Amino acid sequence: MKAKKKISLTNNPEKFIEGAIAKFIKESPANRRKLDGGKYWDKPLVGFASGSDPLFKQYKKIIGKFHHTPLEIFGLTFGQKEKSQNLSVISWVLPASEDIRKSNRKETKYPSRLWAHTRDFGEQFNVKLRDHVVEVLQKEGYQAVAPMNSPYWKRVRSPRVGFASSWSERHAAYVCGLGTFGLSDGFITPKGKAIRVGSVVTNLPLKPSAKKYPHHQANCLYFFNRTCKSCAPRCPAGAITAKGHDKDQCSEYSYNTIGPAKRAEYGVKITGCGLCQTRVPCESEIPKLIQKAYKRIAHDRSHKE
Ligand code: B12
Repeated sequence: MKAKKKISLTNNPEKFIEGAIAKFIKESPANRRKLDGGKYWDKPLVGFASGSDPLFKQYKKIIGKFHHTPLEIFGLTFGQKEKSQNLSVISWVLPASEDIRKSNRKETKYPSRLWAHTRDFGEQFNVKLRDHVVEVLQKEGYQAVAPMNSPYWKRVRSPRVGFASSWSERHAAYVCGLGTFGLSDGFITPKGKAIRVGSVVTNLPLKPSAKKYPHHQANCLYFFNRTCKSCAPRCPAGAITAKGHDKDQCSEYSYNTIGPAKRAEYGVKITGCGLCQTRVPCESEIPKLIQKAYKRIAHDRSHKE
């Protein structure tokens, strides 16, 4: 029998990175819940993009001039000139465990205790994961920065797009082919929308992942055929309508209604909400009807070629 070749950064950098992320999720004690020892996050989705992908420059228009390109955040961090085509972006999606999602499905006004713990301690794990990926790359002799863990990352309140920041994890994930946006603004991936996202910019060359979706709202059933608006009645703040997501209403309710009511009781510094991310057809997958359409398109294409 042929011996299995060990995956290394040299022979398969994409698999190597994917493996390092999956291993950390599986083994890190920080992915264990303080409440009951369960895990915050299931197996991840991982994608890659070139630092020179034209979308990063388009984000200057779509989001605002304040949104960093990979080249800018790399330059700010390392003070050196690189070519954008020598940079790669690694993005991952952390799907919330089933019991966390289930607990939030039952809620109608406030997030469940488990959801709030996941928002607080699950994101603390995500912060560690970003640092871990940077360390793995540095050990192999590459430079890397996690934009969200960087002192250069800042929240921005833009007159045009409202709440935003200098690095949007979902927009990075979109370039890496991991999903698309929904009516609620939520990012919908093959593992659904009850997720958190992270990313790292590095000078390790990586093969960009395929961009599988036809446009930036393709995985949302509302934009697919207008048959779904399930996230709207889930929102206890009334922040989601056919016009989209009112970030001010969402933020006001999360921070000023849920926060004071639940932070102390749950023992967290931040609660999140996420009712719009659970008990909806995109909670843990791309809605089935859209999956079928993608299969049909792939089938038709393979018969034409
Ligand atoms: C500020 C912020 C908020 C604000 C504003 C959210 C927002 N829509 O931007 C408030 C306080 C309201 C908020 C709420 C929540 N948040 Co929040 N938040 C952030 C933060 C820190 C920055 C977001 C940012 O920079 N946005 C940039 C703006 C421009 O994004 P946008 O307005 O959504 O973008 C729209 C346009 O760009 C548009 N668009 C128009 N034309 C085009 C063309 C193209 C090609 C593309 C790609 C897009 C595009 O598409 C988007 C959707 O409409 C991120 C962490 C991070 N650094 O990314 C987390 C983040 C977005 N939040 C997250 C979560 C989980 C939540 C909550 C569910 C709370 C919770 N944890 O329980 C809620 C609800 C989220 C929702 N429905 O969007 C997750 C997202 C998970 C997901 N499935 O989408 C993130 C990514 C955190 C993380 N690390 O995972 N959040």
